[in-house]
Amino acid sequence: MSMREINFDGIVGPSHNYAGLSPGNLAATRNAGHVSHPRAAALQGLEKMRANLRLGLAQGVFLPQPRPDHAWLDRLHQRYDTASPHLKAQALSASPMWAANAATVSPAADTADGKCHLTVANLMTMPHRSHEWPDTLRQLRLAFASGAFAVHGPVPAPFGDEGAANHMRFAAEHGRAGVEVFVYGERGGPFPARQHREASEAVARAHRLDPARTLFVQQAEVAIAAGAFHNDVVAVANERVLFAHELAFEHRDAFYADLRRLMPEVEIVEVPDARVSLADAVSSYLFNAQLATLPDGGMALILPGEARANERVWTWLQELVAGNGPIRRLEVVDVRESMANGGGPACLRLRVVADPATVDPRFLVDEAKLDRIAEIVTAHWPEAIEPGAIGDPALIAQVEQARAELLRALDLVELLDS
Ligand code: SUG
Repeated sequence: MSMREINFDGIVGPSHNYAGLSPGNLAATRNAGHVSHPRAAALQGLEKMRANLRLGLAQGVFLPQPRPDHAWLDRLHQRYDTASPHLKAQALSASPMWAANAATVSPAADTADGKCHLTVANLMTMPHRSHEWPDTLRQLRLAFASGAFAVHGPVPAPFGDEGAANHMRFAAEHGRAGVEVFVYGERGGPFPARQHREASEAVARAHRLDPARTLFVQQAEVAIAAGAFHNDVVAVANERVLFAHELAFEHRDAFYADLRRLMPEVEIVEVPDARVSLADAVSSYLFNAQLATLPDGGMALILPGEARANERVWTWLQELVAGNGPIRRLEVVDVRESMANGGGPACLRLRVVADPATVDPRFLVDEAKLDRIAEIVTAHWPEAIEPGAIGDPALIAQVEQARAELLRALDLVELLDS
């Protein structure tokens, strides 16, 4: 068994658009009604994956879901063509691209039965995301069909679960037993707290985690109120490192003390509010970086271009890598189409520690496969979507056709009828 961290990125779907569907997600709200560029968005995502491959990281993908989601509309006794514009947008959203919200993952080293456990997220707080899980579950059951994995259905309503975006894992190395931290919200000022503690606890039980090595930590109300609708907007962990904003956690000192008790070698890299405010953290997405261990053992932060564009953030990061800490390298990627909907590099990927040989190879990519996907995206993804166009039958036909072309090219036709 050669355990590695594999990042599964959601391929940006052909219906990517800006409908302002997520209150509390400031970028999405600000960009509501803007013209989107699905082709450019998907190509940006593919370039990010290519950059990760070139860093020596293992890369996988999840596929766009059927949009509009007619199965969901059927359950609402509604047809797409006669739905209200708001319901149309909710049925058409390409939100499954943010794979950090697909599931919560506990690697085999942490679980009582030695399997890697995945629980699909119910995403029930936002209507446009609440219908992602059935197709996500189908993909998880295909990709992780081998006996090395246990894939679970969603936590039931009313307990909101948003998956890995509110989960962090610490371990000396990816393949060794770790400490899992579930971050939930109770209050978010004017905004919803999307992750409920009851859901996190249910996931931890399903995954057969050791209660003595599992923490439940409350996200700071001020962070949610400032636009950190998921914990991964203000914190990221990798192996023995926590990189977090000073105001990320409601009871920060108690959390840090628990973490140090369970993992004395933990390195906490905290960004003081006086240097980078929560507002700067949210607009630059500096914490929504992929913090990754490179093959030489050093760590890199894979950041969105918006982090470099913010002078206070970039100055702080320059000082960070010039120092003697564990984070040695900054890589900047352009994912601005996703960013405009509040999704940075970390939102776009689900981390799974596993032996790649146990994963269905159709979900793993190399440069040649990325070339192939890029050709299909270039040929079939709409170049732009104007807000009013979501009622246009020609656009809907193009969106449906584009996905079908990709599934056929990747030999995943069994997902077609979902
Ligand atoms: O759930 N945006 C997503 C962004 C998810 C980011 N993921 C993580 N932080 N891990 C959300 O708010 C906007 C769609 C729209 O408004 O059209 C949206 O769903």
